[in-house]
Amino acid sequence: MSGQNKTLGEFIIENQTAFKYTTGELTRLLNSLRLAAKVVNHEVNKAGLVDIIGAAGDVNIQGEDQQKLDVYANEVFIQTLKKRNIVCGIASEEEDDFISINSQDSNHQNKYVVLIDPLDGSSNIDVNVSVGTIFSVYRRITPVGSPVTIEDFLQEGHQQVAAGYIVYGTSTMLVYTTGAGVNGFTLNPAIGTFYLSHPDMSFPEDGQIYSCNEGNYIHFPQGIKDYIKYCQKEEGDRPYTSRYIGSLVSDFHRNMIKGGIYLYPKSSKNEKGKLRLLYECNPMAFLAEQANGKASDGFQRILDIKPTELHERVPFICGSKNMVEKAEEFERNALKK
Ligand code: P6P
Repeated sequence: MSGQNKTLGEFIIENQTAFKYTTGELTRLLNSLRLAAKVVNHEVNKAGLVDIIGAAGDVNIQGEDQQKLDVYANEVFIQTLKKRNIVCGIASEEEDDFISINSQDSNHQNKYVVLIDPLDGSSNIDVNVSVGTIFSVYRRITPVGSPVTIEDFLQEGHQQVAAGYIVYGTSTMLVYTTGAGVNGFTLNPAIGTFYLSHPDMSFPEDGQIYSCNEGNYIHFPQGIKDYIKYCQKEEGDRPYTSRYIGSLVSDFHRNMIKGGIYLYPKSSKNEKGKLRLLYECNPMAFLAEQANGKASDGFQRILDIKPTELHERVPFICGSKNMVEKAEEFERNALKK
């Protein structure tokens, strides 16, 4: 890593004028996410060495065993955001309800709400497979000066002012957008600094990789079954390669670099799909569109879905534009049969 590469801190400052709202708060918010990412990364990287792995014994609202690292990551991001006195509210996969940050913001002047999946793919921790943090930022819509409400969190994804992820993989990267493209930063662990390593990230329009849990194939809607058979057919540039890590940020990240499509459709096991709209699908869809990709539920743009509940799930298809559009075509055609 050349020292000449721009650091994340320098990049945020240089681009803050591009934020249409900024009074420096979004800059401070992004910097606090950067700090939290480094703290969590330190623990994730040594998870195999200390007794931090293993279910914390609790079960979160999703009905999933909470791994201690889940709980830890959740606490780090929430406390870091609270201490910086920047946001008026936080929602997390690990919290049943949203958290109103009133302590220091006694007159409710903070403008932003943050939604996070603090450690997505946590079931991979025990087998040393990469996991990630996903974040989504909105400007509150209820009047500044009043307590934050659920409406501030149930905004359509196209209202996001920033979104990104940290992938704790062979290297730790922070990838984010504020609506002016997608940029990736790699952590130099020796000095604890993120450096710009992937400027202007963009999905190739086409790709030859499809990512889905084919173990659910028999439960998929017919259109998705037809699309998967299309991916596997010997024709033209097919069969495609099947790659599925079981960690959304990792599958998304690889597909954005190499070209590909990620699918988590609804099924008879998950009537609405598995992924959560607010803190998984919306931030990844914002990133995808900013990187010339596409994200839908098979029929409509993810960023146009009006949320009704904090932890609601949606079917999710995301990646290279031409691949997503082909999958959508199979879904539409199946309905005509
Ligand atoms: P399955 C992890 O729990 C996650 O939310 C995503 O990161 C991942 O892509 C998906 O669920 C894996 O789900 O059912 O294939 O194990």
